[in-house]
Parts: sequence; structure tokens; C-alpha cells
Amino acid sequence: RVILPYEKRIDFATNLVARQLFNIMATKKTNLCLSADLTMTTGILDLLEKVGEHICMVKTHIDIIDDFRDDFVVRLKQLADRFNFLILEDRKYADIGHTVSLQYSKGLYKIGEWADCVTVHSLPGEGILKALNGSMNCITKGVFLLAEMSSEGNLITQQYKQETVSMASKYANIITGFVCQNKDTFQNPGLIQLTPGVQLECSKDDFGQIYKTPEKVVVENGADVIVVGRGITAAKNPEVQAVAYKDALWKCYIKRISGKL
Ligand code: UP6
Repeated sequence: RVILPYEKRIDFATNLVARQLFNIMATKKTNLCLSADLTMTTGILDLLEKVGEHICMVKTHIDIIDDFRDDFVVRLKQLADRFNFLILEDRKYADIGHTVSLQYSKGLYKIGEWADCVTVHSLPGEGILKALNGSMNCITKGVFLLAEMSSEGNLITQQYKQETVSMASKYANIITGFVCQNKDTFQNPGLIQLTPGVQLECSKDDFGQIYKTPEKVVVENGADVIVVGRGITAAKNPEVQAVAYKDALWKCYIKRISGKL
């Protein structure tokens, strides 16, 4: 999986969002996913105006926005179309299937109407995927299932991780990939490894987040799409920093597929 270029993995992918994402990465030559964890809509939209051309996907936490209005998602979608990136709502669903299907399609945010894909915990069991499979238009939507986390002391075990991956295999049409940290998590080249916890220098935050470098996550650990939040959003010049991340991450990907591991 890790040494095949993105464009050669498209045909292995069952989920259409995975196919789209491989295609966008290969075309735009970027595997950077911006985690736009800002709390005002103008902040997010202005940032995306500047960095949209450098990213393959934006990751949102819609429930941290202070001034949410329906027209925000309209404008977000316009930017996604203009710059050709996907939208991942990092909702990390973790309830019983019935509740999750409501959380996905109803309420203030109606996530299912605008997000290309969402993140989901396997903790509640496969009912969560069965429910999303029923509520999603699987032709255009996808799920990143959490198989590992970046945070210190998280309770995920090796067995949990393996069972998460086998649970996903039953719902191949909706599974875009896994949120995980290591290349041995799964083998299927049609699935995408989404890896958060990345900054140009190794460090931590005050609440257990552990950062690894682009070299470590892409070359050694097999990350396909790399999530960067504060590394970009907290920079003096986020646009310049987004380009720096894009270039560093792409260089690491090229190194990896060239086989010189
Ligand atoms: N995220 C992680 N680790 C995980 C899963 N998700 O950090 O294992 C998410 C966080 C945040 C982003 O919810 O939105 O990725 C990382 O942001 P940062 O780069 O600012 O730390």
C-alpha cells in the first residue's frame, strides 16, 4: 500500500470519496488536510480563500463555531468546488446506530447534507456503520473510522484496532479509510490512512496531543492524508505555513513511493 502512488490506488477503492480523494491528491499534488479549528465563520472562510489551492481536504468541527448559520456551509461548499477539495466533518460519532443516524442527518448542522465524509468511532459496535450506511448516500459519502488516536494515554488496544479494521471490511462501500497512526493498521491499498498529530517539529500540547514530523508520519508510518491544525492556524502567516507543510509533506510522499524507505 505505502509505495503505490495515489493514482494507482484509485482502482482499488470501493468507496467513491476515497476515489475522489486519491484523484484530487494526484492532480493537485497535495496530501495536506487543513484542520480549520477556528470558532468564527469568517476566520474559516478567509483562511480557506488563502489556502484552498494547497489542500486536498478541509477538516471541520462544526460544533465549535460560535456564529454558525446555514449560509456558512453554502459558502464552504462553494470554496470546496472552486478549489477542488473535500470536506470532512470530524464529528467522531460514538453512540448507538439510531442516535448517530439522527445526529448525522438532523439537528442544527444537518451534517449529511454538506460533508463529503465524517469520522466515526468503532466503540459502539457495527450498528454505528449499519445506521450510517442506511442514512448516507453511499455514492457520494464516506466514513473515516478511528482505529488509533494521536493523544497520550488513549485507551485503544491492539485488539480494538484489529477488530475495528475487520468491522470496516463489512461496510466497504462507505469506508473511505482509517484515522490512524501506523502503516500496519491495514493493508488494503484502496483505503486511506488519515493521520493527525503533525507539526514540522516534534512536540506536545498541554492536553496530551503528541506531534510527529512529516518525515515520521509519511515516510515511516504510512500516512496518506495528513491533518494539520494549529501548525497552520496558529502561525503568524498561515498561508506561508500551509505552503511549507504542503511542500514538506509532498516531498516525504515522493520519497516514500520512490521506495527508498
Ligand atoms: N484529531 C487528533 N487526533 C486524533 C484524532 N483527531 O488530533 O487521534 C483531530 C483533533 C484536531 C486535529 O480533533 O481537530 O485532529 C488536530 O489539530 P492540531 O494539529 O491543532 O493538534
